[in-house]
Amino acid sequence: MASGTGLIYDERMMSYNLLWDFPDCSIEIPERLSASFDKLKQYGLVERCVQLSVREATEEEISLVHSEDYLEAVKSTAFMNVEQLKSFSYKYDAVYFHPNSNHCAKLSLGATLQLVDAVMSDRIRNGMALVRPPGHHSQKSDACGFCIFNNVAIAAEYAKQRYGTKRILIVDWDVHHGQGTQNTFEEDPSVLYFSWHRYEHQQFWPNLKDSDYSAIGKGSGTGFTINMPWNKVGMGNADYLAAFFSILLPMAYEFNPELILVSAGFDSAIGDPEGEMCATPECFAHLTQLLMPLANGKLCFVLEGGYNLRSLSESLCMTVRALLGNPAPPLIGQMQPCLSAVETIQNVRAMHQPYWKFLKYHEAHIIKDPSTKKLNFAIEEHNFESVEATDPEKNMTMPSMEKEDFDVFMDSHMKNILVLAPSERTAWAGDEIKSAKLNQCLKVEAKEISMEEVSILISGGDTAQLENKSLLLSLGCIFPLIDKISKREVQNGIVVVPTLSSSAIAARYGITIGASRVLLLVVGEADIPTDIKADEKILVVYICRKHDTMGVNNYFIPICWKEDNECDGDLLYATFELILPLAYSHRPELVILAVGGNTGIEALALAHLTQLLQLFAEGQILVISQASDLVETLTSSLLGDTLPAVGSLVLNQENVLMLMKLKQELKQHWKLVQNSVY
Ligand code: X5A
Ligand code: ZN
Repeated sequence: MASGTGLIYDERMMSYNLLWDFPDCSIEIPERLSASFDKLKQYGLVERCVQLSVREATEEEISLVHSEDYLEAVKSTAFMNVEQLKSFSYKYDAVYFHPNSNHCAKLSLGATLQLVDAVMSDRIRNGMALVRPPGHHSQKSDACGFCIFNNVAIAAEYAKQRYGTKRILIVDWDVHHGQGTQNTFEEDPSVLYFSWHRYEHQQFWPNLKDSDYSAIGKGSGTGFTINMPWNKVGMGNADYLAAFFSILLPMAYEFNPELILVSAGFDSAIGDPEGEMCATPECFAHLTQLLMPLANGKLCFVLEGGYNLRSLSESLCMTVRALLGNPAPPLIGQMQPCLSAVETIQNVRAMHQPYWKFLKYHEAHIIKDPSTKKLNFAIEEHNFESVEATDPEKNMTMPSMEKEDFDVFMDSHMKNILVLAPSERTAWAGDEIKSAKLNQCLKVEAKEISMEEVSILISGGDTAQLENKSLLLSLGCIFPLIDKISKREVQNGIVVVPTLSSSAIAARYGITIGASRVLLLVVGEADIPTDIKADEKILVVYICRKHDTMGVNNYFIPICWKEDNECDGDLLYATFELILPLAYSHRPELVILAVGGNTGIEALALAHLTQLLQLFAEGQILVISQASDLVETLTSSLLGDTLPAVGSLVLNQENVLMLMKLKQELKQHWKLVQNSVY
């Protein structure tokens, strides 16, 4: 298994700058690279990465996407004076040339290809290329938007040709639409292009109709271009997460890429003068961590935009930290997408419904004109209030903020969220089990637990279950693990127990020793005591194949599958549609995942779930497993190993409809669950 995170940085890419007064381009400065690298050094991240060297891309490589004439034209700029550079630049939209531009553009592309080579040949698992000029706006025969050669688009072609990569996902989280990349692959079903971007109903640069949700690719590439236009500024963490859960992640799982390229622009982060969005730096750790279970961990990040040096560098460091396997700091603040974001999500899903299995049973309506949206809807049938009431004022505090104020804000924000990760990753307790993976973990001694100790954790003094010897033995393993996790001596833990009835007591115990909120996810049969179902500190999601209807409330959410189906696809669907949004809203400080023996769910699907649950509580999770044959796979996931893809992702209509009904019941209380306006 490939390990290590590559980092590419080379000062030579700072050797071009704007030589005349040209406000459109004044923000693309060399310091963007040095500020990012300095911050990486400051956080001690540089020495944790594998440094990769830069090379110049060859003409043949550039020609994978660009025309001969354009290549020659760019070459000629190396010998131009300022007047000539000026008039050459003005032939294009929002780009400037310098005598070193050609050289730097070749280094920028070369750096990107070096990263792809290192990842595809398994020398490293993932990596980040700090490059300039950026690439995603550049076209076959045009420079555009600070971009000269399209680094990421060429990298995708390169991977296809050199490594025979059959499916590549490009995630373009830069705040601008990467129209150059989109155009390159619009007819190519082997490259799935996802971009979100500030759009404001075409009022924002580059003002293209083709950046709207209706542009979905052409010919055999239809359905493989996904555009998410943001029609308001001020989009924040909840909006970005909702986009990932509702669109990108289920698509990505279905597409099953062999390689992911990220057009990593950080102008989508808070404080950026171009984007005017509100996502905080740690949001990018979450977005990164959400992509890491895919493509066997093969992720190449390539810098695009990002013009607030502080925001750029902090967000970039968060991304690199996630790539290195550090758990993301919890997201703070209200988790509710705004109405405009929900409208965009709904439109994208409606547009893509014919092309994606996970949208097959989805009710699709396009909101044609959001400003007069009520005319397009039967308001009697759809309740808008719930969304509208939650539409937070998209205020513009950031753009008007002075640099000093912003730095003060960032200083205190970063101080609040950054904590030291435990030195040990995974602990286990219990009887000896044959598992090579457990040998890599810390063994924790079980302790003796008395009935008295446990009885206070049990509701209504119902101590009858304590007569069960094995329950006390199980808790004797579970409590020390939770202790170690909460003291941050280890990040996570795993234990095998004979029944899952210990899991509710474990959740209670987590609260008594200091967690404000616990997420308890049970997969399989277990008795959930009634008072836990109503406890607002403990969010219980109970996934089983029972037929009986259980009462739903905001803190007890039963997901009951139809008995006789394979559920792997349904589980993943439920994870993105419901479980992750719920968990982000609850903001647990401890996660407990209890897995039964005979769940009908493949170990690999459970491993993916385990990986995704490490997004919360800084990765503090305890896995309680009833089956010893799951231990190897689940421990591997806790250790942060890369995972193979989940096999079949078939969705069962009845299960999907059941989930939709649940969402309706829960969206009022858990706002992040809402991803359509009805
Ligand atoms: C790479 C990038 C932005 C160009 C903006 C022109 N380009 N107004 O962020
Ligand atoms: Zn940008």
